[in-house]
Amino acid sequence: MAVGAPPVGIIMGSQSDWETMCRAAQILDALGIAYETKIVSAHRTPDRLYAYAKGAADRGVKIIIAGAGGAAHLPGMAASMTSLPVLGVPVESKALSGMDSLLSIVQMPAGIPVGTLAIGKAGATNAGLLAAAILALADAPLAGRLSDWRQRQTDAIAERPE
Ligand code: RP5
Repeated sequence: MAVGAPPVGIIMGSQSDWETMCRAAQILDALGIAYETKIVSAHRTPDRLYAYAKGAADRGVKIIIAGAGGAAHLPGMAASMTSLPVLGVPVESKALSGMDSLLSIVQMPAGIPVGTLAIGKAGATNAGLLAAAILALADAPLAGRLSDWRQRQTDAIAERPE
């Protein structure tokens, strides 16, 4: 039986990705969902990627949020080594504003899915919310917290600009 690890694993290709990926962590914090974070580079630390992706399910991880920029192979390679849902966040790159990241992550061959979010911080925030929505399917209290979060967001939108 899978035990031990928190339900969500947030992995990223570099320390420089954390500025973006912390948005996913902030959402999980707000919704009371436990997570782990790890720098896992498909190119610089391939053995770490292999160990993480191969071991995640057995440790109890249920969803992986993977963010990377540029030649962003991390989400796809992680997905190739686990049946867990993988949500990919294209980090905004300096050279190409994240279009390289987006296309690297979204164009997966049929058979190995990565649920790809928007480029940058919006994508990371939404990856956190999507992970919450998936977990909420089997967690009624979490479903309630997610519903409350969305209602607070709705209530915070002014009717007119100031
Ligand atoms: C990718 O290269 C990382 O995901 C990051 O977005 C990008 C740049 O990494 P650093 O050079 O900032 O470490 O692997």
